[in-house]
Amino acid sequence: MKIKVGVLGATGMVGQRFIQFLAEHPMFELTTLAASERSAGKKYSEATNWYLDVEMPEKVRDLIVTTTDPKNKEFEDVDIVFSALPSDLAKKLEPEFAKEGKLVFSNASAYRMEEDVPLVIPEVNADHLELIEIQRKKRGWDGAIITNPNCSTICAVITLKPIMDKFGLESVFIATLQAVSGAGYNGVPSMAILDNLIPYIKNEEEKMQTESLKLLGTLKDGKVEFANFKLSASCNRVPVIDGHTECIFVKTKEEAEPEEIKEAMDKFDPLKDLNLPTYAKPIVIKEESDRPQPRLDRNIGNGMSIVVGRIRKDPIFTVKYVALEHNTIRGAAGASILNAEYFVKKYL
Ligand code: 2RA
Repeated sequence: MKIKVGVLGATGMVGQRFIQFLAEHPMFELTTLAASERSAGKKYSEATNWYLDVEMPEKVRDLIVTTTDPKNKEFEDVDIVFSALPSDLAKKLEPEFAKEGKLVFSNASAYRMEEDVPLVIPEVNADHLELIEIQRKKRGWDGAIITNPNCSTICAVITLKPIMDKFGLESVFIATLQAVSGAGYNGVPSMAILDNLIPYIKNEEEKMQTESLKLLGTLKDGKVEFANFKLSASCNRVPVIDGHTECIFVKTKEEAEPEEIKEAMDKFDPLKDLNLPTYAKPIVIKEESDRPQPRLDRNIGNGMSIVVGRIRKDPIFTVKYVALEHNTIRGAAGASILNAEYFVKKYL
């Protein structure tokens, strides 16, 4: 039997991506869509300004949107909620759902860095899910909050994991070129930065610098020991609709040639035998010298693969390369859904 699921923040851009992936899902039945008071009581098709490049699934068009109150009857049979809430609302509402026994798979940043909250990319640190037991005991919840990282963090960390495992990491520098869809609705329709670039994204560099070290850290005695290497990020908004590109410079502990790094990345496929519906090969390498590119490559693996190219020697670091991620799929809704699929397969 399928597990009944709901989406919080269903009308926003990440909420729409959740719906795209959950409307026809082999493990989950999407029954409940929740959003603000303004949308509540309306049919989903009337409540939302559908921005995606795919059609709104037939199944959700006539679903009546409810409010984000876990006591609403629409949440009665729901076991899992996916949260696409903005951080301030997530801070307040996600615990209310966890208290009501729901598993909250959250894309919001509100709880990512809390000691007892798993911040997970299943290919990288699935064992951190064990923190849930500590969380439940400490907070007295029947449910739990499980988070996925910020979009730009996911892109980098997936590529760093196989390098770290084989050669160790000493220092990493990342310059990002981030799509406007990462900024939410306001960025996309106006494309206000066309013919321009904004060399600043609020809190983005801090998120990359802290989340990456938690994700690549080790779970010991119920605590995550953060990874011990230096990471510096410089984040920029560019006039691309979907697809974050990152120029990544890595100094490894042991010597490594670009060919060896490429081989380690290409072989990295840790969950391939689990048959998770949203899983795709985590890293796809493109050999052409002008790839990856957002329009050509962001949908590889249904938007779930990180596409890497231009792996080459660097005169200061060991290697440098370019990585691309579909930011609202692999970097947001897809990441959260993959966490839930993994959790259900392993623990339920
Ligand atoms: C951005 N980090 O691209 C955001 C989205 N989570 O601005």
